[in-house]
Amino acid sequence: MSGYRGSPLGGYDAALWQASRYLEDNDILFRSGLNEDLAMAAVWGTQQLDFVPGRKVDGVFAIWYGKGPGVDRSGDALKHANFAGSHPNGGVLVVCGDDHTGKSSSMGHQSDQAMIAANIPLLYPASVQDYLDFGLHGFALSRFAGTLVGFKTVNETVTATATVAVDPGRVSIRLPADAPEAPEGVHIRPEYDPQGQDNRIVRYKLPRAHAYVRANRLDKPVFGAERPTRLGIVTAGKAVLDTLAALRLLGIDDAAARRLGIGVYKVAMVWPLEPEGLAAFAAAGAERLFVEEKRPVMEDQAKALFYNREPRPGIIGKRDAEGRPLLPADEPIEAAMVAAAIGDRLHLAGAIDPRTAERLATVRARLGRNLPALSGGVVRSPFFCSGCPHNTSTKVPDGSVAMAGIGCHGMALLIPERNTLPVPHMGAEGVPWTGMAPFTETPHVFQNVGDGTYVHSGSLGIRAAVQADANITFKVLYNDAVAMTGGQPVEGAPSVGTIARQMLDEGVKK
Ligand SMILES: Cc1ncc(C[n+]2csc(CCOP(=O)(O)OP(=O)(O)O)c2C)c(N)n1
Ligand code: SF4
Repeated sequence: MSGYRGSPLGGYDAALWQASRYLEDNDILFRSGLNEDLAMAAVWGTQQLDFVPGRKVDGVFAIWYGKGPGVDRSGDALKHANFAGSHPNGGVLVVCGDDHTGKSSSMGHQSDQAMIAANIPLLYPASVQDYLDFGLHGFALSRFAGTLVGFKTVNETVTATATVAVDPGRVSIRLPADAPEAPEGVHIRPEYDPQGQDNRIVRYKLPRAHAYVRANRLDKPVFGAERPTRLGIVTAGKAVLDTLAALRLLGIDDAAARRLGIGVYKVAMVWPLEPEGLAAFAAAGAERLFVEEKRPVMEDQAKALFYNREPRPGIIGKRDAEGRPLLPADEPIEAAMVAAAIGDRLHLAGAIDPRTAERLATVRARLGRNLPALSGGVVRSPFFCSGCPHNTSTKVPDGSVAMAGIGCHGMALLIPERNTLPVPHMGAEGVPWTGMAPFTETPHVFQNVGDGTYVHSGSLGIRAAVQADANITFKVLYNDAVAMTGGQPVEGAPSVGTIARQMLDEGVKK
């Protein structure tokens, strides 16, 4: 297991260190990465076991983890590893930590598109139980399809607590007999063969992922009519919980849903969407409502899958059939929003009874009440802990400008007199200035960089500033911790002297 910390997976490494005795007892090696993409390269190495003689184990199955921006910075590594493929006795889960609203990140993020770009099948668990079940399926799927397997986690489910069944026999894995076989197999191979890799992904590996999902019934109806005649709701992950809560808000229980011709189809693998189960789910005339948080992933695929089918089903989600906005693509969704969308569809179809209509009116009045204050309202601004060294070290001389870096010290941004500009992505600290400096009369800036960030990737930014001959003063804010994510030790624990020597060797001047 390897990866790099960041919300909502900020505490994962600390939990693994705490459980180190169990990991050792079970032959699990956890090594925190220097950063996400290098951690991914190490995980890729676990699948290359047969490339050199003398392997000590049959195979290694591996977990990589990182928050969304870490997924993004690892794009090249993920693509290379995925196109190369998994080991026949291995398998890789790519655990993506998504903070859809950016409540604990420099920006909101969603990893689905990065997984699609890397052609990595993506599972999206909806509950703590799903984490265990989909986790086991994920390894088996990775081994069967020969790909890495993405595993999307979001704040609401990954930091949740639940009572779960842990019986290892709970998940029984069926390997499909109807999956296409590549003549040379689908697993990792040492030869350089970009065209062959591309062929294997498109012709064999992704169809094998579909076959696996079908054989194990990972996508399935979970509520109401199994074959809805009026409204087939398709959803995944956290949005499954929002949808079920929405139906409760409308007073529609399982029996009522069946009576009304409503059903909920829970998708496990959001990309590539398995078409046969989805086609069989709703009757030809039923409208399919896609409930997804943030940008549509399944809805767009369904439109492409069903466009040429006769009769073509109505597909709605981000917009209704008339093109009017229905569910937001840019804000978090909540149960009341979904309830309003479902209620409106029933109303339009003339299928709403007075009791449900009354509940719909109540729901409408509640819209937005549970969402965090996105704008306006009372805001409690965070501030440094008392005694925090960043509180003094982020001060700037009157009239000068500073640029923030990612980390606890980034709170300087929130203090107007620190005259501090917003953060770049982690590791680019100081580099935007090299692009700005030639075009401004401002002669100089200060740049804050945490010691954790310096080791993760920030030292390269300083090298770029030296190479650009930029007039910039870096403050490497040494607090001997990766504080913002929970106070983890900095990888390699470089001393102040080590960092100073490295910088002098890079050509930094005093
Ligand atoms: C690519 C990427 N990975 C992980 C994170 C999550 N993250 C935000 S702040 C931070 C820690 C920064 O630590 P450090 O630079 O030492 O600053 P400190 O919090 O100690 O002030 C991390 C890992 C991120 N924002 N981007
Ligand atoms: S957690 Fe540490 S680095 Fe962050 S504000 Fe508090 S003292 Fe400062």
